[in-house]
Amino acid sequence: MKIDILTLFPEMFVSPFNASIIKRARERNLIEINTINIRDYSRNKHHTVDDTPFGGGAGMVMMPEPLFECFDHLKEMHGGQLGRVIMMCPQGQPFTQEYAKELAREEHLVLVCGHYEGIDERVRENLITDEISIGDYVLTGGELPAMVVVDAVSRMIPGVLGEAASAEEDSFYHGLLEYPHYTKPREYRGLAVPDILLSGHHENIRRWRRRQSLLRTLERRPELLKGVELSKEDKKVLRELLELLQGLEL
Ligand code: 4FV
Repeated sequence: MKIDILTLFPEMFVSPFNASIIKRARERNLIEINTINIRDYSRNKHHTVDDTPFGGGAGMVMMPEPLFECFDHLKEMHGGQLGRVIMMCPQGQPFTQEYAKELAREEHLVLVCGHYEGIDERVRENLITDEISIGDYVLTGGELPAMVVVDAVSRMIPGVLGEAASAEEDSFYHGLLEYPHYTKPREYRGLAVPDILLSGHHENIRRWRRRQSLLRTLERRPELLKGVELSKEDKKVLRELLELLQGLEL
């Protein structure tokens, strides 16, 4: 996958993409990430990329020209056609694992990072295919959200996670929260690992882990259960858990 990131601060992406899994995926050409400085496409003598909002109001707005010029160049480099063009903004679609899986099927992504109060609306109307929000809070820029999207999408690309780790068991991959994990030592400061995990009985371990995922999801994010394909076994477990919870003097 090829990812072009349009930003006023390309330096922000250096270290996050030069470590661990993303670095290895780039070295293995599973993903190619380019940062493009929007300011390089500003045609005015001071290379400004923002200006005061028409209609007044505080703050500055990113101008359409540098972005349209940048897109013209990108289109030239991509045979005139661009794939998904994603603008990071608080007004966007909430970013989810499903969205990450969907984007991971694309050959080419363009991510646009806003700053200041935002970007001139003509950019959104004419150049953007997707608007994504990573959460209901306001950041100083779209760079951190772009890094979040690149990280989550990259994990969904076959081969990026390598054999050891599988995305299949992730939280949200099947819609449930992940079960608890334990590793050595068996006992630490008197804190023991659940015996079932030391039993070597894979079927019992699988059932215990599913039950833990159902319990955690019921406790912390019950709304997620609506989107999960529940087996007969799951429904039996949830009924038991609900009876347990109902029995409690809450
Ligand atoms: C944001 C978010 C976000 C808003 C104004 C950048 C900032 C500035 N992006 N999810 N939350 N963006 O706060 O994606 O342009």
